[in-house]
Amino acid sequence: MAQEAGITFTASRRGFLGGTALAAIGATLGSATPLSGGIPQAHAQAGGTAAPAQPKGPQYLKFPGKSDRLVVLGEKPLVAETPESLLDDDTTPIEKFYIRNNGQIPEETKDPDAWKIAIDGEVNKKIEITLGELKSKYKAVTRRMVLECGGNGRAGFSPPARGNQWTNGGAGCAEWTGVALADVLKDVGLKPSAKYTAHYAADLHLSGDASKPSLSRGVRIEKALDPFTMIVWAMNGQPLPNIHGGPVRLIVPGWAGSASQKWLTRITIRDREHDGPGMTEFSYRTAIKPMIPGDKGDPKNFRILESMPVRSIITNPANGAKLAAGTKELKLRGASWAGDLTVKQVDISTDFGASWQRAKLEKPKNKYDWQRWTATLKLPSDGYFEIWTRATDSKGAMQPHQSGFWNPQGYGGNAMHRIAVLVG
Ligand SMILES: Nc1nc2c(c(=O)[nH]1)N[C@H]1C(S)=C(S)[C@@H](COP(=O)(O)O)O[C@H]1N2
Ligand SMILES: [Mo]
Repeated sequence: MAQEAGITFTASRRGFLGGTALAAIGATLGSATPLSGGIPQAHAQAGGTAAPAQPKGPQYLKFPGKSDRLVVLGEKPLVAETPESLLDDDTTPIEKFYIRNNGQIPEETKDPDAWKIAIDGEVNKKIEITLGELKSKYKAVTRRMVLECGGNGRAGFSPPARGNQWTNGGAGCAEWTGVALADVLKDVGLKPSAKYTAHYAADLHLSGDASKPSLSRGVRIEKALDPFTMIVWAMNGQPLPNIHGGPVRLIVPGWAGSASQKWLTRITIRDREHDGPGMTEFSYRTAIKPMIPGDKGDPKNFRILESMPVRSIITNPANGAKLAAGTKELKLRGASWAGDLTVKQVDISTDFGASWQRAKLEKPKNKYDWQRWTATLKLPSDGYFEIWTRATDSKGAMQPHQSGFWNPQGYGGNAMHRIAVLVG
């Protein structure tokens, strides 16, 4: 646990808000809350229908090597997110790092260095290289970079969008060790026709059908040649765990996490945009011409989501924290990041956005690292407070109060994060 903020927490980490109320407060603005005039469901459904089932509390993950405080969003495939308060470390420990699978989790390989990766397509020299050769042939680098699911923030959409209901916890920032994909691509030689990558992996489709990849995404060749796009085999100095794509995966920082293929077996260079599972229709795409929320949408009006939007989170205290009566000062910690960009500013509000105070923002260790921030708040009295955070990226885009630009699968949701604390 990171260092306490110099205040006394008198309650358990779940704080004063019990299961249902805590779930209802939502992690981003825009979700229904007890305070925003949301109509309680029982009232909304009056008129003879049976009372709706109480929303059940979060289901916690049980997985070897993983914190039991990760929240399961789906079991088949296995998807689990990290509550914001667990992202309080400068480098996200493996045990706290979110999990996102689309298919079946492959069995762990017994001989990592014998793992083979093929590079083919629009290249001068097709190769098949083992992980062992990759390690010895190229210069290894270590970089701390955010990996973020393309659907992070989806739970903030109204009406709800299809897919895993991530709050802000489909993200983490780890030290990745590997080689620049660009170094390997330079070696095999790209043909002038090289436009796009296509990534393939060893995980079986959920149905078990071996002829269908569970996910196969790709990126424009410019992003593949970004020196920070890497083929990695270690995470926080450990051999890459199987659940995170070990023995070897891609990290395409700043872009939707789905491009960062786990259990990497092949990269095919294509002369056009890739069309594998996860590339077409509404997958990892946002609307070009804004659409009516809840509508079906026309695939022709969609374009691929590349860089992720700006986001900030409060990592300490946790939502629902109880502070001792008379607490006059609260030290906050958080993180912020902005896809391909950097974060220029983080602001905090304790009065529902009426006024804002600037947080102290740290510099990233390297490009694509997150930026940690701190702030000291004055609390005018005891009582219930909400703390809101909003970040602004280096191009001036700021997190909105509410996620807009609705799209069927809910990408680009980056509403401000908020927590509630009770003083006394
Ligand atoms: N082979 C393979 N790679 C994959 C996926 C997958 O299902 N299969 N999921 C992708 C998605 S959607 C995300 S967000 C990240 C999640 O990586 P993690 O589970 O290590 O956090 O992996 C990506 N790479
Ligand atoms: Mo994802």
